[in-house]
Amino acid sequence: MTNWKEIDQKAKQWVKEAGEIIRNSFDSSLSIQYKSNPNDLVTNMDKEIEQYLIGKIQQSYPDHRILGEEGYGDEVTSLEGVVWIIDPIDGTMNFVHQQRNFAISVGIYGDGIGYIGLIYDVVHNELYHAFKGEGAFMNDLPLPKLDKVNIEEAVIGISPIWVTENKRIDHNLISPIVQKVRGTRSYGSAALECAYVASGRLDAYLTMRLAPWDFAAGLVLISEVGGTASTLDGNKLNLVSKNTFFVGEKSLHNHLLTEYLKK
Ligand code: 2AM
Ligand code: CA
Ligand code: CA
Ligand code: CA
Repeated sequence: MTNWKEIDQKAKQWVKEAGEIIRNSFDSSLSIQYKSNPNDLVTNMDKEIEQYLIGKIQQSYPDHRILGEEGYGDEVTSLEGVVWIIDPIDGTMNFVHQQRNFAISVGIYGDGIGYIGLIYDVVHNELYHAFKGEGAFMNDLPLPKLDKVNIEEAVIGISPIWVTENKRIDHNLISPIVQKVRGTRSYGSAALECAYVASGRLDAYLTMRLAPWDFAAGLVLISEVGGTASTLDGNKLNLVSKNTFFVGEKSLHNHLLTEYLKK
């Protein structure tokens, strides 16, 4: 039988150690490369942290599979068994330009069910953590279930790009939402934006394209505080492919979906 409590303890420790490696790296110079385009960055630290975590996992749990953004894990096309879904640095552009607003994200799934979510804001030393059925926490502070929020009082995470003409969505669907809510924020780290929804710093977050490693940990957190997550058209998220992504407090999520996005 899978010992989820043991996995949880180890995962927490390894994520904190990885955070320490990142903090200690701030004085040394970064090597920055482009991936698909000049705005799509990857650094030596993204690679080093992914390799560090994978090394630890493989040593303790050789039969677990690992899906990681930088490709040092396994080719994962289904979620049988235990699968670790890892983003070593979520918010690489922020890491490079700001040395803040980035996180390590680790989601751990068993036969497709999310058991553990860890999102570590390294610079602020804030570890968001959820364990299936036991709630979500920021460091040792339990996160309360999300309270109902009206659109007029909502602060949502969204990138300005989706409110201008773009190739993924009709911006005329999005701009009425931006006009109606109390405020919008764009942090540039999907994992942190999920953690902020789980902790009530944001009421919803939506975006047009995320990979599983961006949201795998976030989903466990959101589920433990009673929030809702789906694609932008209200369907179930797929954890082995790219998705549109929409997460929020339950009633706000439902309101935005029925009154704005599915019109
Ligand atoms: P990253 O920093 O790990 O690449 C930025 O708005 C958010 O989108 C970050 O979470 C970023 O993750 C993610 N992101 C950047 N490029 C992406 C892509 N091509 N596909 C999916 N997510 C991406
Ligand atoms: Ca990336
Ligand atoms: Ca990411
Ligand atoms: Ca990343």
